[in-house]
Amino acid sequence: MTDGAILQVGGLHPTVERELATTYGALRLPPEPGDAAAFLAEHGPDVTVAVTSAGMDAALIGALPRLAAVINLGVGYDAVDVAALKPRGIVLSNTPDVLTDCVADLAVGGLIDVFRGMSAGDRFVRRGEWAAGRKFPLRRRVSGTRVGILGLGRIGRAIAHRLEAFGCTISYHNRRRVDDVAYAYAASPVELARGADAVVVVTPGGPGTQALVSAEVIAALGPSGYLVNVARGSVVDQDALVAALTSGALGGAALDVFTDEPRVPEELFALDNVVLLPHIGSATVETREAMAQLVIRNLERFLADGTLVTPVPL
Ligand code: 8YV
Repeated sequence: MTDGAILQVGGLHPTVERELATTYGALRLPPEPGDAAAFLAEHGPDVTVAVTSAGMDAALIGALPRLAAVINLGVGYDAVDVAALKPRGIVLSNTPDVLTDCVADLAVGGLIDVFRGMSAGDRFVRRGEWAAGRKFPLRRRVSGTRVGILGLGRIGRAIAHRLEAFGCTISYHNRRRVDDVAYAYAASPVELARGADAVVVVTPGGPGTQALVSAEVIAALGPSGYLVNVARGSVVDQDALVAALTSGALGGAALDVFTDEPRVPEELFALDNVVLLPHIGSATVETREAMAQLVIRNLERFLADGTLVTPVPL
């Protein structure tokens, strides 16, 4: 299919890096911008396929005139400038399905943690406060609560399914109503937040969902409401979230994603009603290996016949 070169953009799972280097003799984009410019001037015209997890901006895509496919490690592809791919007919694949369970597990785990104070309780024990005779404050019950899912896609459904086993009442908001579920549909994120004890954010990132969880949505959740975000930091107005958490206007949050990772607002470090995680939704040995294998299968398929196993509709 291609007589061109394969380019690795950013760090990847070791299985993918090994395969790219040994089977395909892939080129690797230098991390330093100055080195990258010289590299692209020399090798850019040869590259037909890029493999990435870090993403690709319009300038990088523009520096690869023969680029025909971008193979993304990750289900979310908001770091790839899709608008720059489309007019050139460049195809894109991602890694759906294989990570659904792990991301759903982490979302439910984060929700339980922030409601019950598991991480906070662990710190309490380690600080010796229990041994010193202090009482850990009572926290909130998970079973039977009302949970709003913002984005009822594959992962949103898996989260809802798990929470049904906890007797939770599930509602959701999507751009479009989903036909085959019995969950209540909320017409807007604000309406979703008004009718829920917790909102779990699991939409795609990108321009279409930028700050969808606005100050108004956070206010609608209120002092006894909780926010769980396993999607992208960009989906939440992070300044409004930090303000609400520090003032007590929001009950708590479990956050796996942030707007400027790996930077996390330091104001949150002292808050025991906030669970902070280092973007680990899919980060298990099993799931990352499955994602790596899916990347390799997409690459093989594209090189064999120009199609993809898991194409993103552009
Ligand atoms: C990681 C994720 O960001 O799949 C996604 O969209 O958020 C995560 O799995 C990553 O892409 C893996 O390196």
